[in-house]
Amino acid sequence: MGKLMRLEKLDLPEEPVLCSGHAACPGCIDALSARHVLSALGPDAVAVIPPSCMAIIAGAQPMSALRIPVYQPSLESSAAAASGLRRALDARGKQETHVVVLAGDGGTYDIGLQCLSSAAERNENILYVCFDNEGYMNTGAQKSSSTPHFARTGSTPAGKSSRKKNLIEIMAAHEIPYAATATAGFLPDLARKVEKAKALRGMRLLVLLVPCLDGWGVPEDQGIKVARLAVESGVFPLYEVEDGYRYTLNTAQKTRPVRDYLLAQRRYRNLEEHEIEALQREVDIGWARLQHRTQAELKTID
Ligand SMILES: Cc1ncc(C[n+]2csc(CCOP(=O)(O)OP(=O)(O)O)c2C)c(N)n1
Ligand code: SF4
Ligand SMILES: [Mg+2]
Repeated sequence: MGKLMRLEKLDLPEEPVLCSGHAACPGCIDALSARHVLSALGPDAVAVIPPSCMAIIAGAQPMSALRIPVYQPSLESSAAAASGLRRALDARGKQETHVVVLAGDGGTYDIGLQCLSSAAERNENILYVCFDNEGYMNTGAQKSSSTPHFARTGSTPAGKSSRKKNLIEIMAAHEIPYAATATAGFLPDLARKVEKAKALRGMRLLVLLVPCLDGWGVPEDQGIKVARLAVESGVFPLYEVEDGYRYTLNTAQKTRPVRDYLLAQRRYRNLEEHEIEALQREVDIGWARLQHRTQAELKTID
């Protein structure tokens, strides 16, 4: 099992790719995550940003908060737009320039999934980063297929009745070179995964858990704490899948009950005891499945 580092301050370049003065809510973890992803990726990159909080944060040209070129496609078409940009850059001899998609979960798990699947099937040479705040937050917090079971959103006021879609497993089934989860709650781990993805070619996917302060009902100084609770409780395991079958879990075990994570957010207010127990069971089953896949891989390569 890989080793997970604890929270540390990371030194960013003096001129970060995401500038200060952008349009995110104060304390937004989307912006913090983007800042670190883009710093690790470096200035030789072009970004594809569909409609989402990230599009607002980046802002419109010529006043963009990003120091790299940005293309804003429709919500459906990020992976197709990135594929086209990749080919255009290659044709101009710019094979070293990274093409990175910065998309939300609605634009990835739902509306852009067909394009993403097609790009994965073609093994396009792009880095696709999903800023997963578990809902359509830019438009006022409606549910997406990434919204978890029982979470309240504007369109699920009594709590969502179905479970969160597992995007990493969907993409692992496409046997892409690299798919991994990460979160700004564990920045060195996030930066390491960006570096790893950067060194690979072909389709690479990072799913970043991003607590949305407004949409989740989290105080503006608590976003990082909630991201860490998600990992520590096993709700959002940090793991990597290479070529669709080599699994690495980045934490040896979960160390908290799911209840600790739920109590920190208003979107889970007034959950009944049997619902908390159901969520704990879902997390336990998911964790056991991941451990099994990690060990199955160990058997395969021994
Ligand atoms: C096909 C289509 N449907 C709806 C919209 C309106 N819209 C713009 S942004 C957005 C929310 C996107 O949610 P997500 O991708 O999760 O990003 P977030 O705002 O949460 O960062 C929606 C529904 C659109 N632009 N295109
Ligand atoms: S709505 Fe949520 S994700 Fe969007 S900018 Fe505000 S805090 Fe960040
Ligand atoms: Mg979202």
